[in-house]
Amino acid sequence: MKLSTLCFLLKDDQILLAMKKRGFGEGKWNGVGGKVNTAAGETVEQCALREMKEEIGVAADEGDLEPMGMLRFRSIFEDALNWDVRIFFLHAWRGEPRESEEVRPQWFPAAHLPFAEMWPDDRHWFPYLLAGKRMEGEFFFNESGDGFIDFSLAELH
Ligand code: 6OG
Repeated sequence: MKLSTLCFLLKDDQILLAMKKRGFGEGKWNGVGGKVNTAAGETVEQCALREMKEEIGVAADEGDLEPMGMLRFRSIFEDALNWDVRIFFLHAWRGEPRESEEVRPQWFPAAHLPFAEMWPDDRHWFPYLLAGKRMEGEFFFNESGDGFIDFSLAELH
């Protein structure tokens, strides 16, 4: 199991997504983020800010991160699909998001996200985020890794 972060920049009624250009999730739009360096004692908040800087060249402060919940992805078939993902909104930052070797960032109207080019779980949990609700969810991958056997999702109070 890998602990990771996903962070979504918000501007008016737009959300920043990043097209993954290589590696895990290549060809999909997702938030900005990645693995927490737990061996080095990194916190999830530090990871979220480091990934933001590395992937889209934007600097921010921990106080500008809003924790929005946690998603667990589980697969008994493929080890690489096991993740605990902490989700954040980012409301303020310094610099303009720019493309890197890893991702190409783009603003999308919150009402028109490109779900066909996102992970299949995203269409289930994004409505919570868009309503400003913190949530917790668990998704169990099927054998082919392109969908889910089961999932649960609930608002965090
Ligand atoms: P890097 O390998 O780029 O981190 N992740 C998922 N994100 C979504 N939206 N849906 C999924 O459905 C995901 N499975 C993993 C974990 C990849 C990031 O992608 C997340 C990491 O935060 C199954 O460093």
